[in-house]
Amino acid sequence: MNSPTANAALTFPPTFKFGVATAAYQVEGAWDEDGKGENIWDHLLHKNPEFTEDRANGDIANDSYHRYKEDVQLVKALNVDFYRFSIAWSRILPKGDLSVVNQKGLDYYNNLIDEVVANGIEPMVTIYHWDLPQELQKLGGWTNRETALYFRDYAELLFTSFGDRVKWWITFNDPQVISSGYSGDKMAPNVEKPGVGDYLCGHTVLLAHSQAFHLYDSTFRATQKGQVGIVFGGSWAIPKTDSPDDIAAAERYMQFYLGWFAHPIFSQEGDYPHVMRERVAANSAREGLRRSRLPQFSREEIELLRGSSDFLGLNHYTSFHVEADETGPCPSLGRDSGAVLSQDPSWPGSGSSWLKVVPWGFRNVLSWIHEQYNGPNIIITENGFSDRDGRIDDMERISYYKSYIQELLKAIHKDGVKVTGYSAWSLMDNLEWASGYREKFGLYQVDYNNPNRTRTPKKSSKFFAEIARTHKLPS
Ligand code: GBH
Repeated sequence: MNSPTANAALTFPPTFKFGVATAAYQVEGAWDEDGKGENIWDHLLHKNPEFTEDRANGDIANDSYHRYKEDVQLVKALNVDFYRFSIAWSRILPKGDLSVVNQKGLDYYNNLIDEVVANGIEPMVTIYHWDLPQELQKLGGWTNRETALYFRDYAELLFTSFGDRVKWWITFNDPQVISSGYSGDKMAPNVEKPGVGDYLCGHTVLLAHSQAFHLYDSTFRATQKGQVGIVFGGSWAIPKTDSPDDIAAAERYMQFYLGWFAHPIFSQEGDYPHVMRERVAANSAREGLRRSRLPQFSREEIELLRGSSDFLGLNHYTSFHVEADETGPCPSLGRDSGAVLSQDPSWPGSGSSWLKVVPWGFRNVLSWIHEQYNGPNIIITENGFSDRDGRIDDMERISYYKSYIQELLKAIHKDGVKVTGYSAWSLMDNLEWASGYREKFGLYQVDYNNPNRTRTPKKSSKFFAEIARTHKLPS
């Protein structure tokens, strides 16, 4: 048990970085304070309070807008190297465009970044974590290609204002989920146009990403010396049976979800995955359409996207069984993919219906990315476990982290996957989007009955702090 090799297998390289993550709408509150504009979540949840399980919204959330100094101390106590948080676009640009620049919004993030840096922590900033200014939604949001240009303007303002201190930038968090806001899947802006709106959205997001990346590259990189990446959600797909059809369907699922966004940026040949272009085009023709519902990139856009990322951020939580079948609304991405998802009843559950504990899926998805995209630099930007009571004595969360981090170590040591960082989701309980405050992912508990939103460390915070301090998983 205590042989040197066993210890090496449980040890992270000295340069490996640990972090912890949040996102603006999930923690900040102060939704209309100091000149902040309305975003798509403010708008949706004010208009349709029943959209969330507990009629919750982010008006106050964890009140991090006023309590950021306390938050930074919580981060510090975890012994982590970086804090991943997002910037609320409409706090800085209330109308989405440059017509109004809100100085108080800039002040808030300047203060937060200064506080993070003063405590010896590196800021990792997500530029967009799902909270589009409502003013841009009025123009169609991400289905409008002009939104890519507004995004570039916004990103430029962030690089200019904060790039002296921020060296880690993430353009987008989980574009698959952003797109699901246009297929009626319980995400803002809740536009129901499956199989069309989601592909349009994804297309604009990809173009926006490449614009921001190249802007950084040409104008900021030489002086600021930071890195710009993008984050994907990546569940692992397991063929439901060993039939060739199910094996093919599981691979198709990977291409339709992760490959949709990763292939244009990280593959050798660029563009959307071949299987995706082919199937959406064939289905579109069958529906009598003149063009594929999946938009086309120009040759130039394909080249601008290829290689446009310094690292691949991965949010990983769970795995699915996949069988070959065509179900779901016509049209829809699900039907186009010809992959139907389920989960094994024997997999341990969590506080979230979709999150089952399948640690070995983590290793497999990492290997898949390593092989598909020729060994990119990977940062795990999210991994974590939910419960519904937010208990302090959260042994299930500890065992989740332990088993998943063990698989991560195997990916690094046995499979040679280039993972250089790991961030837990989340620093503290927060607004879990349409699930409200009931699904709790925090290393710290938040008391929503207390106006101070009191934060209390859970046992998992101590466990994680030890891993970050020692760079070792306890055996
Ligand atoms: C992350 O994405 C987010 O980045 C973060 O903000 C969030 O708090 C965290 O996860 C925890 O959820 O019900 O089968 O249709 C998670 C992506 C997208 C995963 C929606 C679950 C629903 C699957 N999530 N998905 S299903």
